[in-house]
Amino acid sequence: MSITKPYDLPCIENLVGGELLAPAMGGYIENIEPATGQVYGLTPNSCQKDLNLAIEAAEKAFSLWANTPAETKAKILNKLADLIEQNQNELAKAEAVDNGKPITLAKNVDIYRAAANIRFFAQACTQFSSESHAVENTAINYTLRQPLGVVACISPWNLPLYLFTWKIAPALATGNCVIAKPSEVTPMTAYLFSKLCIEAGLPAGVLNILHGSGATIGADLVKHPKIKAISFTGGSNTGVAIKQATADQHKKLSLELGGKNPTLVFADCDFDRTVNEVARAAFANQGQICLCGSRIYIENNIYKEFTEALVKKVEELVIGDPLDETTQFGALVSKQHMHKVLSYIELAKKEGGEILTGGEQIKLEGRCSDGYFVQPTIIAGLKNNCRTNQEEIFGPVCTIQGFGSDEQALALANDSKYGLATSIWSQDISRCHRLAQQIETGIVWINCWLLRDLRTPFGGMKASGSGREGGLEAMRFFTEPKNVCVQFKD
Ligand code: TXE
Repeated sequence: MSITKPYDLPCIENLVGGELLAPAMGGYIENIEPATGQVYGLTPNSCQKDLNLAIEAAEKAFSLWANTPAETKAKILNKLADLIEQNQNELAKAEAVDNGKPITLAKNVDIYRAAANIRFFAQACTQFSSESHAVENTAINYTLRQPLGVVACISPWNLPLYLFTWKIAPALATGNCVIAKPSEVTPMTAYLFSKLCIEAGLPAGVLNILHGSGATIGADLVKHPKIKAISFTGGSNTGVAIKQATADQHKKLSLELGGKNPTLVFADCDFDRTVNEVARAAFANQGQICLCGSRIYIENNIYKEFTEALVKKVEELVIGDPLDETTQFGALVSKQHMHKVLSYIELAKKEGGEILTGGEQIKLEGRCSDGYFVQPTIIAGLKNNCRTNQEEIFGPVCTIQGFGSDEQALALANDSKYGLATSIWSQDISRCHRLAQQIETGIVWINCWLLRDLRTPFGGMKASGSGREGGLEAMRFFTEPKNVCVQFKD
């Protein structure tokens, strides 16, 4: 719901044409701290007028930026990464307040990786090259890879600055100008980032950041005829809506959508390490990472022992105020999301699930007494085809099931409309490689989870999306390949 600025709260601003601006029509959305449930600021609810100004600024800047030497682009992007690092404490605190995630996670993962994304693509733009194909004694083809023009980057609330920069950095490194829209649920670090872009000397109009709701400015942005490509991370339904809204416009689309990721635990795994990592994979960021392993399959002969150890590990998680450095498990991102997660726990019970640990909302004392906290929850006794096991919950809820053979484990893992990531835990490396070939997900981790190398293709199959981000995949997505064929003179 859009409101006009009614009372004195700090206001976030858009970045348009190198300036921080209030929204043209004065509409705002309340920004809520999930750990306290309190409104602590206002976010612009941008409109078509803001979009037109941003598009105009981006188009004006395009020729200059596209023709800026790679070394100069890299220098500006590296300066931006330096500034993120210099301001890491302020950024981490802002992320923890805005999102509800533990501040140590925000610092060591979100903010650290935001700087790493920018630095990686700063280097990539000086290393990027294109193909050439020679036809013996006859001709040579060479492929130009040219920037697309003005592109859109739309990001979600779960890893706010991390995923925002993951898209913006390759778009800028390849010479495009960008209109970026962070999630309206977690806009704060994108706003602080706007200020750092100005300080880093990014030319006016090269990056424009518009805040506001998905249904209004998000929908207008993707449909705008000047937008040549859209890089989106968010819900699968939104991905479908974007595909449908742009079907007749021939835009390039990169869609990173939901997941319902399997974790396969074999009897020969490194037991203690696997317990720790499987717990982390299920509950990091309160289970709000598209890569979280929420369907855990355990080989029958260690099922009991592993389950007991996993429950014990999860019950040891320190739940508390995200701003406390000792907190390991914070608040869910919003009241609405908390109710969605709680409704899935109720559904799991109706479907015959047994709650092994968790299952309830948590009421903390003091500052966080009205926050959106839910216990990390493990559920057993459900069939694979029930809704709890098939639908993305995107919260601190995982299910466990047993399996008797590699074939059964594989069948259970692949029995999902999603196909983002799998983790396999076994010391039989032949089995791991064999399963990795047969599993229908875009990412497979063997004896690890969320071990990232920014050069690798990142993305999913089936309802988890289309296209890949990361390394060369992203550099190619944000460029148009044009083949030039030259025939030799006889
Ligand atoms: O995502 P949305 P939400 C999943 C998760 C979660 C569900 C909904 O299951 O419960 O999605 O979350 C913008 N045109 N994931 O509601 O709505 C929106 O403003 C253009 C998985 O937050 O998809 C935001 O910037 N843009 C996930 C971004 O899209 C639109 C991460 C994502 O919002 C738009 C987050 C439209 N029509 C949620 N509608 C992952 N894969 O990591 C919304 N937006």
